[in-house]
This record gives sequence, C-alpha cells and structure tokens, in this order.
Amino acid sequence: MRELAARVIAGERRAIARACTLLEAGRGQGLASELSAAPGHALVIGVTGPPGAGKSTFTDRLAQTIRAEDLRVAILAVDPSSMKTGGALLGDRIRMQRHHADPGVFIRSMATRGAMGGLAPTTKLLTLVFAAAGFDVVLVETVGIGQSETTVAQMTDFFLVLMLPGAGDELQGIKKGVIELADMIAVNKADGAGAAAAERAAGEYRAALHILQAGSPTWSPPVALVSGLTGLGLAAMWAKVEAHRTAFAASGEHKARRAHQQVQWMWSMLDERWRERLRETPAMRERLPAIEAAVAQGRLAPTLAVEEIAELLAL
Ligand SMILES: Nc1nc2c(ncn2[C@@H]2O[C@H](COP(=O)(O)OP(=O)(O)OP(=O)(O)O)[C@@H](O)[C@H]2O)c(=O)[nH]1
Ligand SMILES: [Mg+2]
Repeated sequence: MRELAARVIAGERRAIARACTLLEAGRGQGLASELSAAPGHALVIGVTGPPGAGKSTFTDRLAQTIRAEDLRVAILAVDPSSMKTGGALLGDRIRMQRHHADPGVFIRSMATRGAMGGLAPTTKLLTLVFAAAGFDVVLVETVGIGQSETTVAQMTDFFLVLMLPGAGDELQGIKKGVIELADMIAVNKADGAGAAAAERAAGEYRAALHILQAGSPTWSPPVALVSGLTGLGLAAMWAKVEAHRTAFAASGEHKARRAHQQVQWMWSMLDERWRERLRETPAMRERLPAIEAAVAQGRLAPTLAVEEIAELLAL
C-alpha cells in the first residue's frame, strides 16, 4: 500500500487507476490513510443536473477550458448505473478517447453499483486519490436524481448545477434543496434555437435565488448561460469559479467548508460501516428480513421495529 500510495503521489496514471479500483472495491483503507497525508491542492468542483442536461458534454468542454490554463484536471463521472442509457455511455467513451493522449487529464467512471463502501464515501475517496496525485482541479459529475447531488455538494469546494432551458415552469422537477446548495446555476444549451428559452429560464432562476436566503456572506450564486456544445460562457464561468475560490480563501469559508466536510465524511463512513456490521450480526441476519417484511406490510410500526432491533443489539 505504501508503495502504491507513493506512486499515486508521483502522479503515475496506472497507480491512480489501481488505487481507484481498490477503493471502489471497499479495500485499501491503509491506502486512504497514506493518501490523506498528501492532501494536494485540488479544487473540487461538483457538476450536477437532470438527465440529459448535457453534463458530460459540458464537463468535457470545461476540462478543455481548464487545460488551456495549463492546469491538470481529473474527471470523476458518477453513474447511477441503472439510469445509464446506451447513448450516454457511448458519449462518455468517445470523450475518454478524446483526452486519451493528454497526460494532464484523467477520466474515471464510477458506477453506483460498484461502490462497495457506499456512494458518498467512495466518491470522496476517489477525489482524495486525484488530489493526492497532484491534480489542480477535480470535476465530479453526477446526475441530479435522488440523493447523489446533495451528497456531491457535501464534498465539493464549488457546486455547479446545470439546468435546461425548457417550456413552462422552469422550477418544475428540480428540488429546491439543490438550488439552495448551488454555488452557481448554469442554464446549459443556450445555443442556437435554445438561446431565447435559456435567457428566460435564467431570469426565473435569478428570481428564485433572490428569494432564497444567501448561504454565504461573501457569495451570491450567479446564474450563467452556457453551452457545452459551442463553449459559450465557459471562460466566464471559469472566471467565476476562480473568483469564488479567492473570496472563500480570503474569508476563511473555504477552510470552514472543508473542516465541516471532513466531519461529515467521518460520519458517513461510520454510518456505512455500522450499517454493514448491523446487517452481519448473526441475530440480525436472521431477524432483519422478517422485520423489514412486517414493516412493509404494515404489520409492524417502524418505531416498534427500531425498538426490537435496538433490543437485539442490546443498545
Ligand atoms: N444544443 C445543445 N445540445 C447539447 C449541449 N450539450 C449536450 N447536448 C446534447 O444533449 C444530449 C445529452 O448530452 P450529455 O452531455 O450526454 O448529457 P448528460 O447530462 O451527461 O446526460 P446523462 O449522463 O445521460 O444524464 C446529447 O445529445 C448532446 O449532444 C449543448 O450545449 N447544446
Ligand atoms: Mg453524462
């Protein structure tokens, strides 16, 4: 493990890939500790949005923008496997090939199914690998469904929410919670025939953000128009990310956010392990399916189920 960690820290691509595989498989705790000792300086950016929002295309283009500044970038695409369509998978593969020859870009896909230690802890572990390997920027791309977006918000320095211009109620279908977490909202596909609709959508998001309580004394989340396809607005949005970084470093919010995230991460790992242990306890292994079934069928109130489980565990 020590040798592997050293090779990761030296930026060896094969070692980075190997480390990711180990950590995804729920192995390599020692490795994680070794890597924590080399925290690097990476800025971790989360990119989320509804299915088909153009996240992959956008992330790809953003990586180019970042590369143009001679910064090294790692992309972690978190796929809720069941949602992945053939087209998106193909697109992701094409994109991997595009950057193949560039040693300044590292791309990793992580299937939710494959994350043995839970999605959140594993995603966090992989960002740790990239940071230790010396990448300047880590882009974490995840589809905005279910809980993955809040999870990702909790482990990034900058949380970007991509939205689509669309007819009707722009806020429909996206959770207010996600908007509240956003450091920036980007209305994507603001190109060609979509430009006017994107402009309208941006106006609605601005209004929505205006009502929300500001989460930071130094930062009001901007709403930008972008196109991952044409590159429109990408340079401007990157400038905003850098402005955010500068502001948060100066105000101490960057440090505070990281500190808070470390504690959250500790708890999420503990939760996972605890849950695992709970399920593996012999008494639980036998009883749990029956308890779950009874709760599902309404024969047992969840409160009583918890009492019984607590008793079985002598809590
Ligand atoms: N007009 C336009 N189309 C785009 C843009 N970005 C992506 N698309 C198209 O939108 C579709 C989805 O793009 P992806 O980048 O795969 O979107 P995604 O959000 O990663 O999709 P999932 O991973 O399946 O959720 C593709 O057909 C793209 O060609 C854009 O900026 N403008
Ligand atoms: Mg995608």
